[in-house]
Amino acid sequence: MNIISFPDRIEWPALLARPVQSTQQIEAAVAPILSQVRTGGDAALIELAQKFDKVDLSTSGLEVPATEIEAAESQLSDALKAAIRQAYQNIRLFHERQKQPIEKVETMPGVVCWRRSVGIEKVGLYIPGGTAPLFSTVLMLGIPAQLAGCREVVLCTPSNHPAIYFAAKLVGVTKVFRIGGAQAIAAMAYGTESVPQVYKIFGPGNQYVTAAKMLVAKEGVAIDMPAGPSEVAVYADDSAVPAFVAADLLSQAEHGSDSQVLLVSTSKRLVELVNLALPTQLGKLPRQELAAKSLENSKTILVETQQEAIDLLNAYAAEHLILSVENAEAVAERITNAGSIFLGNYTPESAGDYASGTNHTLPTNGFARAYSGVSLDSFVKKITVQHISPEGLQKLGPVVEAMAEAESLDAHKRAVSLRLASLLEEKMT
Ligand code: HSO
Ligand code: ZN
Repeated sequence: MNIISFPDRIEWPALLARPVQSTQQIEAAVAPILSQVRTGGDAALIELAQKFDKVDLSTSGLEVPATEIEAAESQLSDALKAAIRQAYQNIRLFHERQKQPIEKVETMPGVVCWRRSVGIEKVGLYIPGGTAPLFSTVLMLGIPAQLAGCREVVLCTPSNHPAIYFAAKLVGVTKVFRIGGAQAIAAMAYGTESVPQVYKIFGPGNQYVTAAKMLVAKEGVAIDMPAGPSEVAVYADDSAVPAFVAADLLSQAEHGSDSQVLLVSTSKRLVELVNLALPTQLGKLPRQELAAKSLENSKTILVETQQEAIDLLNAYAAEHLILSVENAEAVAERITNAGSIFLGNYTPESAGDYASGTNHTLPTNGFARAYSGVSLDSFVKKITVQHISPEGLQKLGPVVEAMAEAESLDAHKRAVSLRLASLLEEKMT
């Protein structure tokens, strides 16, 4: 990995910049696909699958029948099913605790306000095809959807991997469709004869899928977050095990050639040992070509002090941040920008990717400065409710009247004044 020693703070922005992706060309390719699905519905989906994926959905059907989803279970080993069930339990437990009891707040005597969480009625999940069947993502998105009480959960995926179907059944997905790419996003955004229209779309995907999500978002369909290539930053000192650090960097690098990997350290020794371990471990990986490519664009940055390391990490705002340093928990308290933080030598990112309980759908590309990862909150809306008693309005009314008058909004003032007058009249009679 490229080692940069003690860069000046002025150089940081350039060092930490993610590669810019020109979205214009991709959006131009995606826009006609969206409109084709919008006007053509199911027939357009069948045509596009034939054109891009060379599959004939007219015979297999767009929707995966329940019998096929049921049958997936028998195609998986008992060990894998047990692992998926354990992950399901952990993720469910962690997300379940995100539920908050309704708290009614009396802001003034007789003035009561509260918030209700209501599941988004219809949500769409996208799981890409490709070389890694991301059934873990089905859990990460499906479990909070299930807990939120979303009435309809639609899943689109071009993959027919049995673990994806098995996970879909576990989380209670309502319908699964064999649709991939930008056209899947279009189908869920607009609805077709078979695919229900949803209000929010979640899930990873390639640049076309991401562009499609961004385009439908402009038209009013909510999306989880703007997604970029996956990334990890590791901050390690001499207490870190170099082989573990190398393994963590590679676990991110194997996601794709555009994955971002960053190692930050105050220790030259550690950096050298990690760089020694990398080629050996890389050589053993089936996906070494992808990982090697992503390592080529990755950086090791040596800094003078812990404060500098923390400032640099906050400037980068990593999707995943591994703190393999002494007093990791105290260091984590000083991190203001990161999607998810992993503490100490025995907390690999992989644990969070699959099974510890936290969500793995996280903000990339510096979005961790302002966005959180997916959680139960992502699948609910909060509706505020209030009730004011006659006594409450007598207290609050004059406040509203004064403000409405100052904003020159007389009708607002009157809505209060009329009621106050009627209360006065009632009292007098
Ligand atoms: N690291 C990915 C999630 C994932 N890893 C799925 C393995 N499977 C993005 O957080
Ligand atoms: Zn991963």
